[in-house]
Amino acid sequence: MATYQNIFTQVQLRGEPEMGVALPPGSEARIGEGGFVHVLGLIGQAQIGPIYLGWTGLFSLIFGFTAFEIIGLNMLASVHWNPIQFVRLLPWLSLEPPGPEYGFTPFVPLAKGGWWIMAGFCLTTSVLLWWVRTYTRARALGMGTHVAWAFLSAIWLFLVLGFIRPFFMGSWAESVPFGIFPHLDWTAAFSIRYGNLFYNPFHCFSIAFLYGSTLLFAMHGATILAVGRYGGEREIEQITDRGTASERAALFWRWTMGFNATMESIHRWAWWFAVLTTLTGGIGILLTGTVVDNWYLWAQQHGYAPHYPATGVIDPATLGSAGK
Ligand code: 07D
Ligand code: 07D
Repeated sequence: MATYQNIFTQVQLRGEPEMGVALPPGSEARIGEGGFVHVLGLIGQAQIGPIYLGWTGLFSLIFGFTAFEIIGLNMLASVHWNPIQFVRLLPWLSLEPPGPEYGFTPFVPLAKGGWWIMAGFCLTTSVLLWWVRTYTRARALGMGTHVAWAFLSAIWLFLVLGFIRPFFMGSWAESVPFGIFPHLDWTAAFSIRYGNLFYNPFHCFSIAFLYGSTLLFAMHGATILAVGRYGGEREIEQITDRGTASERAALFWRWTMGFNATMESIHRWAWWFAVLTTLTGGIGILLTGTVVDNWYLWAQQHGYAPHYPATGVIDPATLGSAGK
């Protein structure tokens, strides 16, 4: 009988599926009886289901599927309904938002961006309904709502990119196309159009939190795996005993860098870094084009970027029409 269970010595239990705590009356909406999949047990819990669907889950899936269909069918139409070309060209296919001539009006001919608005509406509804689900399910289990607020931070960036900023700019054309490479092209073009996003301090904050998230994730994951041999991921002794896995983990960091997070605070560090990535990012995008037109010029004006030294060469862009 194995004593310790970690990623290398896994014992997969089989019995009645675990149904968890009783749900509040009237909110029973679980689907399936639950079962076991060995392969899943190699990377996590072997039990799969029952899944809680409920109305928000059901409608979220319906709206999400509708958005997916609108995008997919438009892409298929763009290759004249040829399935082979569809598969071959999929990464480059796109459903584009309306052009600048339509401003921010919701009434746009379908083939001129109307489908983009409909897909965006369905996708947004789907994402928001899924958010409600993360909130209400956490409440039903008597949990905190930390997952929901973290998710909302990502939704904030998503809404800034596709709705809030285009609203303030008065143009759907500012928003992101649906498509794998097209959305990358948009990202690169956005940076160039607004004078190099590297000089947007909120892009810097977002990057620092993104990089910080990966660093914290690596440190935390590694620490817990490193004390797995003492049952680090499931110990209860730390409440009363000396020399526990957690105590060793804490001591390791105090030895190596003089400071250690606690078993609780490390999760706050992780939560805040992740949440601040998209929170600061959304602020940076919202300011772009609305408050600041050119981040490089802005940075020069604020001593954030150096002025180019005089070279004697005249920049034709400064000459206006006289230069023609
Ligand atoms: C690993 C969890 C799983 C999620 C996955 C994403 C779809 C889209 C739709 C074909 C970490 C599922 C993807 C359902 C399919 C169609 C129409 C999460 C994990 C696997 N991007 N982006 C990707 C989205 C933006 C940027 C990949 C979404 C901004 C860059 C994937 C959004 C900007 C790069 C993707 C969004 C931007 C990517 C991998 C929404 C600035 C890459 C994502 C809703 C932030 C990378 C080819 C991943 C890549 C990549 C999805 C928004 C920049 C297709 C859904 C507009 C520079 N993005 N992205 O693993 O390989 O996320 O692109 O806002 O290099 Mg993007
Ligand atoms: C997109 C949040 C929305 C997602 C949601 C998920 C579904 C799918 C699927 C069930 C990701 C919904 C999911 C619907 C369901 C299934 C399967 C989060 C999203 C709600 N940048 N850049 C960032 C770097 C440059 C640019 C952030 C690095 C260039 C633009 C991040 C570099 C140019 C934007 C970041 C670099 C440029 C960003 C994104 C280096 C291009 C943004 C954070 C080393 C030439 C976004 C303020 C994030 C932002 C953003 C990193 C370079 C453009 C920190 C490391 C200079 C336009 N960049 N970038 O978490 O917030 O995104 O900017 O060069 O909009 Mg950048």
